Order: sequence, then structure tokens, then C-alpha cells
Amino acid sequence: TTNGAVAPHVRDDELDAMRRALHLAARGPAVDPNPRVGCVLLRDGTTIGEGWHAGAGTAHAEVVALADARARGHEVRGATAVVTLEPCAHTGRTGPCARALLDAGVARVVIAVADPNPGAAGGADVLRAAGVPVVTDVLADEGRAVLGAWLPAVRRGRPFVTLKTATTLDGRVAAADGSSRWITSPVARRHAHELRAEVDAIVVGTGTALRDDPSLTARTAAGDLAGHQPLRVVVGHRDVPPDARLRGPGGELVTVRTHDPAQVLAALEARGVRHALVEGGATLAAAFLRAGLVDEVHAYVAPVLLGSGPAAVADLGVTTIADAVRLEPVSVLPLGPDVLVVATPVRE
Ligand code: AOF
Ligand code: ZN
Repeated sequence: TTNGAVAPHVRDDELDAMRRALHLAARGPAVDPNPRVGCVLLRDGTTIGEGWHAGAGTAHAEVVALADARARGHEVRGATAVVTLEPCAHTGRTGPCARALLDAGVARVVIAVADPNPGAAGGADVLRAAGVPVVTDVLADEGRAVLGAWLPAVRRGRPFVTLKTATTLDGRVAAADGSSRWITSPVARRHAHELRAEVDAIVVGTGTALRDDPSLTARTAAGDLAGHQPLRVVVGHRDVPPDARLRGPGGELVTVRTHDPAQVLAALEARGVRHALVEGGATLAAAFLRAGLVDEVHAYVAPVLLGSGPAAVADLGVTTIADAVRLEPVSVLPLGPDVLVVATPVRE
């Protein structure tokens, strides 16, 4: 169900448990090839075990919750498992959770979001085939929210792409002489660094890498490296010089020698990237937009006018207004003197 409507046949204690499971899921790493998943085991309305998935290579939420219940000395047979993501049916880095729940004697399963991963999905069917009632789509909106970019990325079979721009009011990223520090305010730049800390990879073209000598790190207000450092991906055929800032402390430097956005995303997908942030330059931004491979635009706009100088996006092949790339606004956020406009390209 959508728009907050509650699926039928869900008990109030199960809804509460799902809220708890969502809360637990959010303890998992926000940036990881694997989803954030939480699980609560209920017996006669009380929680007997709970767990969350702590990232790729570690035990799944259901397995953690089962172990928790046993460690607390509870009998799991007959319990209800409340899980934020459909229990997996595959043997990946860990065993199939649907099987683990069946083996433990779980008598009912409540799920927020179906697993879109074709390799892992099918757990609900496995459980039903074994005679266990399964309720799906419980607090599905909240479930999707906690999954973030993971869900659309896995659905699409490629990383979710956010295009970030930082421009003057007249859409320019630099003055005619190339100087660009600083168009947006410290508040907006702070916000952009928080965005960097939430993605798996930052992508720029070699032109930008050579001209701007960016470090592409996620930094704190004090200028230190934030905990998580995204991959630093440079797209194109030119080499990053040995003394470039990109080779300094920060995320791993990855060079992708192609100009084809689909190939760039395939290379990132192979590295487990779920959320990629395309930061420029204009040519790379246009290539991703032309390929229909931008899922979301984050446009930081400063109340500054330049009147000349390069734009954030190069030629899109649009020569008449009817062909303009129109975006659906998602949100508008004031950031000090600047604003952040988040919008998604409209797909026909
Ligand atoms: C679950 N419970 O807690 C998670 C699930 O490589 P693996 O074995 O960790 O499998 C990863 C896939 O399993 C992931 O892409 C997603 O489809 C599912 N994640 N499933 O039942 C969990 N994290
Ligand atoms: Zn699993």
C-alpha cells in the first residue's frame, strides 16, 4: 500500500514491532552494497529477539534476531517475525533467511518491502509454500525510506545517480577567467559535504579533475576527513597527475576510461556502488542527462550573478523550448543565503 495506508490483517503490536524494526534497520551502515534491514521477533505481543544487518559480509537481520532470542533463552517456535525487507531465499555471503525462519518454527511473517534483488527475492513465496502466513507492504513507505538509494539501484540494476551542481543565479559555475571559489556559501558547502558522506562514489570527468584539482573527499566543518570516504571516480582518457589532490588522503581513486555513462555505471555497479554523485563538469553532466541516467538533481544556487562564464550543464541537444529537460521538484531548502533545489527528471 502507498500513502501511509495500512495493510489489512496487521495487528497493532505487529505495527509497533515494525516501527521498532525500522528503527533498528537505521543502525546499519547508510553506505553499503547491502540494504539496511531490521527484524523483531514477537511472541504473544512481546519482543523476544531483535536484530539488524550491519553490512555486507555480516549476518542478516533475521539471523541476528533468532540468535538474540535464543541468547535470551526464548523459544522461537510459534513466534512472529517482523522484518523490514522480505527475507532472502538465496545463499549469498550468508544462508537463506526464509529457511532459517522456517527451521526455527516461526509461525507468521510480517514484511515492509519486497526484495527487488532477483538473486535473493522469493522468501515470501518460500514461507507461504511452507504454510506460514505472510503479510507484506506493512509500513512500506517507511521501509522504502530506510532503504534509500539501495532500492532504486537494485531495481534498476545500476547505481542511483545524483547530479550535483553549484551555480550562480544565472547558472554559471565559474567566472570567465575560470575562478570559482567560492560561489556558494559555507552553509551550502557544508550540506554538500554531508551529501558526499552519504554516497558510495563521487564521479567527475578528467577535465574537471585536471582543471580544478579537487580532492573529492567528505570533510567535517573543521576540514577533517569525515568517517566514510566515497570512491573517487575519474571518467575519461586523460591521466590524473601524480601530485593531484585526488591522490591524497581520501577514498580510493578509480579511473574509468570511457565517456559512456552506462559503462561508467556498469563499472561502479561491479564495485557494489549503490549511490553515485556526479559532480561535473558540464560535459559529464550533459552526457548523463542525455543518456537518461540521472535520477535526481541537487542544484545549489547562490544569489550571485556573473553574466558570463561556463554553465553547469553542457549542450543537451535542446534547441527549442518544447524539448527542454523538465524536472519534477522534490524539495527546496534554504541554506544560508543559498537554496538547494532537489528535483527528478521526468521520465516518459
Ligand atoms: C535478508 N535480511 O538482513 C538482508 C538481506 O550477500 P548477502 O548474502 O549478504 O546477500 C545480500 C542480499 O540479501 C541483498 O542484496 C538483499 O537482496 C538481501 N539482504 N536479506 O533477508 C537481511 N540484508
Ligand atoms: Zn537473508
